[in-house]
Amino acid sequence: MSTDISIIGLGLMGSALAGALLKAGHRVTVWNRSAAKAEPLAAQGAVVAATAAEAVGASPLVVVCVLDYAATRQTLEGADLTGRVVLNLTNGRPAEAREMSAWVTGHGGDYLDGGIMAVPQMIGAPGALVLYSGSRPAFERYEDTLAVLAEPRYLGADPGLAPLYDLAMLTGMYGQFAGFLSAAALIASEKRSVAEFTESLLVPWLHAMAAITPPMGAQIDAGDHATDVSNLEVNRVALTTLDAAFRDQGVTFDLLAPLKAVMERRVARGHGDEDMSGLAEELR
Ligand code: FVH
Repeated sequence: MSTDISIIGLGLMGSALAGALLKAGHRVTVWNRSAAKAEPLAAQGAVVAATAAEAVGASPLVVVCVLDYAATRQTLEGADLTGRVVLNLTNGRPAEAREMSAWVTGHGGDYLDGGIMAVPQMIGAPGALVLYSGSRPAFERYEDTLAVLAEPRYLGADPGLAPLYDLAMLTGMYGQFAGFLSAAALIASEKRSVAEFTESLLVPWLHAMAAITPPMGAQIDAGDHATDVSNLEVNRVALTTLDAAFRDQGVTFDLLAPLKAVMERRVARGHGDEDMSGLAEELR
C-alpha cells in the first residue's frame, strides 16, 4: 500500500531514504534547507515542499534526517505537528531523543526515534538495519513501510533506547578500529603487508574473539566475573608487554593505553583474578 511520507533533510542519507521510498511506490514530499538537493528527487517523482512546515503538513509520517538535533528542532519549529508521526533518524544522544519526544508530543505529534546502522548506499538493500524506539503504535502503523529502507528493529517505548543502542554499536565499531589501526601500525613498523596480515590472520582471529563476547555479556548482566581462562592480572601483564613492544617498534600505544590504565586500576583494587568482563563494572 502506498503511504504519504515527507522527508526533511536531503543530505546523503535523507536522499537515499527518499529515493528508496519513491522506488517502493510511496508518495514522497521532500524539503531541504538548500533547495538544489531536492532536484534529483523531483526528477524521480517527489513533490518538493517550499518550506519545512509545508512538508510537515503534506504527510502523516514525517521523517527528519539532518545534521543534529538542533537542526531537527530548527526545521520543525513553527510547523503544525498535530496528528503527525515524527520519525527522527538524525544521530544524537538518548537525552536529546527524550527531550525531542517531549517537545513533539507537547505539540500534538507522536514521536519515534531511529538509529540507522547503514551507510546511504546500503539503504533499501539487505544488511541495512534501523533501530527504533518511542511510540509503539506509531512504529506498528509504519513498520511495513519502513521495512523498505532497512530491517526495522523496535527496542521499546523509551525514545532514548534507539540512540543508546546506536551509540553502543558505534562504540563497539570504534573499539574494533582502535585495535585494527594499532595492529596495522605495528605490522607496518617492520614494512610487512598490512593488507595480507589483515585478511589472512587478523580477520579470522577477530571473528573467533567476537564469538566469546556474548558469554562475556551474560557475565556482565549477572555481575559474575569468575573465569577459568586468562584473568585480568594475566591480561594486565600482556598489555604491559604490548606497550613495551610498541615502544620498541617506535609505534604509539595511544589508542590502547586507556584500556591498559583501566585494567591496572581494576587489578590494583583487588580484582586481578576476575574475567575481562569485570572491566565493564570499572567503567561504570
Ligand atoms: N551518512 C552516513 O553514513 C550516516 C549513517 C548513520 C546515520 N547518519 C546520520 O544521518 C544524519 C544525516 O547524515 P547525512 O549523511 O545525510 O549528512 P549530510 O550529507 O552532511 O547532510 C546533512 C543534512 O542536514 C541538513 N542541515 C544541516 N544543518 C541544518 C540546519 N541548521 N537546518 C536545516 N537543515 C540542516 C543539511 O542541509 P543543507 O546543508 O543541504 O542545506 C543536509 O540536508 C546525521 O545525523 C548523521 O549522523 C548518517
